[in-house]
Amino acid sequence: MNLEIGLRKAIENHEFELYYQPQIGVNTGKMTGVEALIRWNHPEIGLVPPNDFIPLAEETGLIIPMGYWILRVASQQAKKWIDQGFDDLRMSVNISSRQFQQPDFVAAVQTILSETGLPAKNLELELTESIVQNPKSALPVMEQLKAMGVKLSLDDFGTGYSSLSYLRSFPLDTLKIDKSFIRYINEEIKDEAIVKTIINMAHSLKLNVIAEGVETEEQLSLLSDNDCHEFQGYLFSRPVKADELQEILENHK
Ligand code: G
Ligand code: G
Ligand code: MN
Ligand code: NA
Repeated sequence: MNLEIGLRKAIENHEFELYYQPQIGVNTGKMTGVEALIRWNHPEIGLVPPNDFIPLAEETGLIIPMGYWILRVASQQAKKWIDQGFDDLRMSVNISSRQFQQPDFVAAVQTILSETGLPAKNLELELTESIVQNPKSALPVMEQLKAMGVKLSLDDFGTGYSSLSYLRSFPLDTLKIDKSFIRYINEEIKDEAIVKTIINMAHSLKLNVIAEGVETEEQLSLLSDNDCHEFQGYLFSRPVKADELQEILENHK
């Protein structure tokens, strides 16, 4: 079974689906946003996890059409929810570095926003440290996106190689603490120290801070003690299909 051939046809064959995972205010319990996470329903293999096909999509360049498909579908979905009255809902979309580096990236985001009617302030792009590793090229793109009103978050924070000085110069809104630090936060004193430090730094830099991979009440309570703003994880909900997220939103009004 050749995954690459399958990947080439997956968009037109409607094999991709976006799932959505809620992001919740640590102290308010309110849903602040959702992260879109792609799933591939392969006709023969079944569900293929993104870690098995995103790297291949990046190598082959298929990530470009796929990435725009993701942005468009997530934006359409967010607009629907906003029209139902969830005005402040933030839609977070993962952007691969190859997509971010496309010369027409900013223009394409602008087009998708105008075509879907999604207000720019409701869209947050999740960038990884690999994207921001090259500040000379990344900074102007980030500034153009910010000028449009789009929000930017730094994903998997702490796992990459970015210098802390980038945090000062980049126009970021949010830091996402990588789930590898959250996992043993209640057992490993070093992990707890790292998480506290990231949260404090986010506060000093006036950045929103989200902890990912929160699975237990104990983890959440430690995050609450340290004034982490938001969390995301199985404790509240796994990534779910749009109709399930719709129910969560309605029960959450
Ligand atoms: O979604 P998990 O649910 O298994 O995702 C695994 C990895 O795949 C994560 O690193 C995540 O950032 C990445 N990923 C998931 N969905 C998307 C997407 O829509 N676009 C990109 N570029 N990466 C994604
Ligand atoms: O984009 P990013 O690399 O942050 O992708 C988030 C990944 O984390 C996705 O694979 C998503 O399915 C996964 N995830 C979300 N919540 C949890 C959780 O509570 N525990 C674990 N182990 N993984 C989670
Ligand atoms: Mn992410
Ligand atoms: Na992450």
